[in-house]
Amino acid sequence: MNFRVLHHNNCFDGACSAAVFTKFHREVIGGASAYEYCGLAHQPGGAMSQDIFGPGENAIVDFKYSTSPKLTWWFDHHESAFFTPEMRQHFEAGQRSDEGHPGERANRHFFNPHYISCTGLIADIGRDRFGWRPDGLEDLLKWADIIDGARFENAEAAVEMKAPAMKVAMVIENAQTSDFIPRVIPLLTSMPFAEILEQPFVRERVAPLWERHELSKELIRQRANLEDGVVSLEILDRETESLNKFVPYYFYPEATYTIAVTRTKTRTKISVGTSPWTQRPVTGLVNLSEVCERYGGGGHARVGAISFGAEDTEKARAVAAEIVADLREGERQR
Ligand SMILES: [Mn+2]
Repeated sequence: MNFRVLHHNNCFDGACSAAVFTKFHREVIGGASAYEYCGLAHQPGGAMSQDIFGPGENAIVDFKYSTSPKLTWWFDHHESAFFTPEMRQHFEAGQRSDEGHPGERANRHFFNPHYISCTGLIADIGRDRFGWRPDGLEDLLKWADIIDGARFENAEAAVEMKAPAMKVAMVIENAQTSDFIPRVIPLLTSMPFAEILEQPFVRERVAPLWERHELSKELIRQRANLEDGVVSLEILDRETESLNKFVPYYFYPEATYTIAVTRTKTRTKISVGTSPWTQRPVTGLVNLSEVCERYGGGGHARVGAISFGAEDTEKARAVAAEIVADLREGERQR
């Protein structure tokens, strides 16, 4: 029977997790006739449907927990792994030992939010709990941590993408057909990143994405302006799906914050972020989640966003101008 591996879709760590889990399962557990891959995307609010599971064994990697009895293996490292407190209790009950015997689920379901990447978590559990030797995966594990943890040495590494792993991540993040990532996953544990990029079905996707990246970089260069440690940037005359959040620091490495106003067909969005390379101690940084919450948005301490209707561009501009003024004022008073 096929073994289904469900992974975080369009995510480098999700694909690497599926690859490393497969290698571990094949070498240590065995018994599957073949492995099939299926990407999972975040749905607003609701829990996952039961339809995602196959008739045989199922693993979820780098994605949320499910209480379904069809789930055999689970690995995740996201703080937000549980939709509800009841789901966390279900997981914890499975971890408790049963009359002195470790529960079945305790050896199949693993959660550790201290891991930078889920790929690293799977490799460590495989080694420490099952005696597996994840040989030859050093480069894969290194890049899963760098990319999922945004631990780039500097903005050049993040923006120029000279390392082959960065271009592999780019094609995975931008894959739009469901057959592409399942073809890449088996390659991740069987050949170096540079060789993956040479595969014709991968190579043909790099050039157009690279061109788009260059155009977006140039647009940010034209629009961004730095004043008092804050880069502000507005792209409202065209639709922008996503901006590379590292590019502003590529042009302005000394900036502490970036605030961008962009729009898509369905909404106008303010994105606020802190430079990952700031030398400033955490205590000297503004909590951007709090800033965004004041205007009906949210996020984390270092990055946040506020959404408006597609027509509310003027309102978004006014709010962005207020936030920019506050952040600049704060920077001047330092
Ligand atoms: Mn991850």
